[in-house]
Formats: sequence, C-alpha cells, structure tokens
Amino acid sequence: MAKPKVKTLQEKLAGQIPKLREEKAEILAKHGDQKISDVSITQAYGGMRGVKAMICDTSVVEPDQGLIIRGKPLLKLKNKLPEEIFWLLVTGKLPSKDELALFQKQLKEHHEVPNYVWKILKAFPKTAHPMAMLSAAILAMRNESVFYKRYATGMKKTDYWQAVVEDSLILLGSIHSIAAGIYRMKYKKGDIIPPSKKLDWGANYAMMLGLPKSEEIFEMMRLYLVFHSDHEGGNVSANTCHTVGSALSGPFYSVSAGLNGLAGPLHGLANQECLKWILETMDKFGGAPTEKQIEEYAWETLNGGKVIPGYGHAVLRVTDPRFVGFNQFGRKYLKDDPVFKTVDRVFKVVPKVLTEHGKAKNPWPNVDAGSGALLYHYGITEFEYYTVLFSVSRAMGMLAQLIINRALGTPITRPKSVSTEWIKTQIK
Ligand code: CMX
Repeated sequence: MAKPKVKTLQEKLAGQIPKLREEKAEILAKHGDQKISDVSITQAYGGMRGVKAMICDTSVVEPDQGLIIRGKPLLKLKNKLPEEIFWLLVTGKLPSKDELALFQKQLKEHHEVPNYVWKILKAFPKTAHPMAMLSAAILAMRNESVFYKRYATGMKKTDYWQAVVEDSLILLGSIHSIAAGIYRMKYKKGDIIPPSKKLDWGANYAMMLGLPKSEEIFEMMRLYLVFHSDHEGGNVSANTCHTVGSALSGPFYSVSAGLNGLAGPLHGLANQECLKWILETMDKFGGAPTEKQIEEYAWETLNGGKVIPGYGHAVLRVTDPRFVGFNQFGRKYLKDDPVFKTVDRVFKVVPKVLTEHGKAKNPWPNVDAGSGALLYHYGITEFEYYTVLFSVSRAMGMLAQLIINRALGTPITRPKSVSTEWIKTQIK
C-alpha cells in the first residue's frame, strides 16, 4: 500500500481549522453570556492581574505547576526539538518523524537573511542594544511579508491564517540567522557564519553564533529554545504581539512589537539583569560567595529599593519548572562552574530573604534566574545579548498564537478604559 502523503503545517492546519471555528461558534452561541471574571478596582489599577479576558490555546501557566504546552507539562518536553514544539504549539500535537522532517525543510528554505537587513544592522551605533537591533531587523523584514502582499490583493478573511503561516516560516526560518549575525557583528566575533542545511534549528543557531560544534552545546541550545517558547497569552510580549496582530498589522510588525516588550527588565531582560547580579556578588566577594554573603547582598539590593532579578512572577507561585530544568542540566554538565554554583546557592537563600521581606507574592525563581549560568559557561559571556536568545525562542509562541487568532477570526483588541473620575463616582 502506498505511504500516505506527508502533510505540511499548512495542510495539517487546513484540516483542523473548520472544527476549531465550529467549536468557538458553538461555545459563543450557547454560553456567550456566561461570566468568567469579575474585575476589581485593584485589578484595574494593577496591570489587570488575574483578569480572565482573552483566549490562548497554545499553552497555559498554572500557578502551582508552571508552563503546560498543549496539556503536556514542560519538563516532559525537555528532550524535544524546538521545531517539534512549534508544531505542537500550533496544532496541539507533536509532529510525526516525516512531518518534522518536512517542516524543517520548509524552515530551511528561509534561512538566508535579505541583504538590506544586514545593511540596516551594520548602520547601528556600537552602543546599540542587541534587542533594539533584533527588533529593527524583524521590523525591516516586513518587506518580505506574504500577508501584506496577499492583503493588498484582497485576501479573504478566512484565508488570513494561511498568509500568517507563510510569514511565520519566513520569520522563524531566519530569526536565528539574524540573531547570530547580530552577536558576531556587535561583539566583533568575525564574519557572519552562514546557516547549514544539515543542522536542526537549535544546533544551527549555536553553530552560527560561533560556539564550538559539540552535542552538549547543541543540547543546551535546544533546551533553551524549548523552555522559552511560550508562556500563555497575557504576558507583556505575547499580549503586545496579540494586540498589534489584532489590528491586522501582520507577523513582522506584531513580533517586533512583542520583542520590544520582552526587552523590559521586568520581563525578558531580567535574564541579562540576573546574570549581572550574580557576577556582581562574585565580584564583591571575590569568587563564588557563601550563603551568608548572598543573603547580605540580597538585603543590600532590596534595601536599595531594587528587585532581585530572576525571582518572583505575576502568575507562578512555585519554582518555575524552566528553572528546574536548567538546574538539572547544570548539575549534569557544569556542577563545578563557579557561576552555576552561585546560581544554585542563590536559589537556597533568596526565597527565604524575599519571604522575610514580605512583598513579593512569589519568592521563587523564574526562568531568568538560571538560564544565564548555562550560556555563560558555554562562552556567551555578553549577558546583554541574553534577551536576544530568549526572543528567538519566544517568536515561536508569538507566531503560533497569531496563526490561531487569525484562523479563528479574533477581532481587534479594544478593552474599555475608565477615568479616575468614573472610579470616584462608582465608589460613591
Ligand atoms: N525582588 C524584590 N521585590 C519584588 C520581587 C523581587 N524579585 N518580585 C516582586 N517584588 C515586589 C514588587 O516589586 C512589588 O512591590 P511594590 O508593591 O512596591 O510595587 C511587590 O513585590 C508585589 O509584586 P508581585 O505582585 O509579587 O509581582 P508582580 O506580579 O507585580 O510582578 C515581576 C512580577 C516578575 C515583575 C516581579 O516579581 C519582579 O519584578 N521580579 C524581578 C524581575 C524578573 O525576574 N522578571 C522576569 C519575570 C519572567 C519573565 O517575564 O521573563
């Protein structure tokens, strides 16, 4: 019997989307008026924390469990390839071996970066932050957008998702090449290294950065890219990307906007801040500090009115499984590394300090507390660059969410704001 034809991501989705649309229509028709959230004045003033007012099917973050991608707890996915995770985020299922191979081939067709993008990047001042460079490069890539070309010729609303998939392949296919190019350019590492047709997405990124070609480093990079891929829909970068996308601004504008949010120190930039904090403690105490010294420095940070980067979370109330996964990797491969040892010791001390301090609702480490030690160990010592690595991965979640939203015809985002006067009237 002839083997069935292997489906592309587009073909797979084309089979799934009618059912998803029906399901949404049925839920709305039968239960549209049912309340799922109340909003208090504290929430309106407080970053809408906990308000349930959007749908995201790619992943959920449970306060007591952390990230669950399509029903699978993150740590169960730690040995998967990032490409498999993207497929899972979009379709809800892991790809078969053949589907994966075909998808990897599709991505590789977009590995090359247009020359004008390199020219733009070269024009940046030496002091530019690599996140500003990455965001600008993605924005410039709007020029490649299939979504815009098709929109200009009168694409049907029900076909938007197809063009978003095309743009996602272009963006995901080239973002690691761009990010690696930024690294080599900005930190004077030598010529830009072209992508290899033989390596998977994560290994290719590590290779293009110029890291030694070792399976251990490839494994670290894949793990990094899997762990940062998505974190449901309400976080700053996902929510920004979602809102910009809802205006039909297209994937390049939307992801670039999301990345600008990721570049904030309370969000993705915390990984840069975190390693800086770790290295500062090591500097201050002349090597891996003792637990007592870490405690002293943690209090100094808090008493100086600053946050301890890498700790706390808006949703999580336990140790982030992403931190756990990185920590397991560290214990396996770099347990004697002084930076890793310090991260490990900080984990023993800071939750106690934050609990005693009494402000943070969650004293436990988040993803950013542990990732930097791994990167540092393998030679990426420019911690200013760490959020770019986060971005390459998070582009997967943002794009997966955009595809689903366009497939389901999610309308333009437009919550209602109210004035202080209005609040005062309500209080009366
Ligand atoms: N160190 C010191 N104080 C902290 C703290 C930390 N790590 N985490 C929270 N707090 C403080 C808050 O600043 C806030 O203080 P004020 O009342 O004076 O404003 C108070 O505790 C209550 O905050 P919260 O409700 O526990 O936390 P939020 O939901 O407001 O904010 C987060 C969440 C992540 C921004 C915050 O915990 C923080 O600033 N952490 C450090 C930065 C960080 O690691 N960010 C990365 C998060 C993961 C990611 O998005 O990449």
